[in-house]
Amino acid sequence: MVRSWYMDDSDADQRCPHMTDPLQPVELDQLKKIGVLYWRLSGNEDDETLAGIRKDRGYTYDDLIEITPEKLPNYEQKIKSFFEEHLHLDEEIRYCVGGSGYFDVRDKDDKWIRIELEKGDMIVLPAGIYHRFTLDEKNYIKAMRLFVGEPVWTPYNRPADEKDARKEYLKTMGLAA
Ligand code: KMT
Ligand code: NI
Repeated sequence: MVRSWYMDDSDADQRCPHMTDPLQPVELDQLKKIGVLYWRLSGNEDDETLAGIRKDRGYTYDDLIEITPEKLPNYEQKIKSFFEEHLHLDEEIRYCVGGSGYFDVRDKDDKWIRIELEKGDMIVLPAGIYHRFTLDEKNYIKAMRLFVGEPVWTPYNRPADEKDARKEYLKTMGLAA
């Protein structure tokens, strides 16, 4: 099952788990309420359930991203920008096929929830949700990126409240001001 928890506010390394003591776990239905979808798959690139999800949700594009200094051009800069709080105008869809990492998302009260992604975990972050990504202490992830049509990876760093995707997101989640 996906492991997800509220983050502590220590300024230790972003790659540390940042769990509180006692732990405040976050369940799948809490993630669903903020529009985050999750599946537990095999971790194989040709997973059968994945094929079904792709068909249902219209994910026509895929590629693989491997986050290592050798394989990711501009590694340091990318790592930094992944961890800047941002949103996208489209879903962010990631399927972990190796290694691990953390996606952090804001809950309805603007608190950080950390979601662990390990081999076999697939996650969809809705358009307009504020989030960020970091490697964990093992420093390696390989993930499939999916998209509907031609991919656009542009991040809009917070504040990006004027974006339609943000307004739509708040409205859909029943959070509109
Ligand atoms: C992103 O856009 O934040 C990423 O692609 C992060 C790495 S994919 C696990
Ligand atoms: Ni993103």
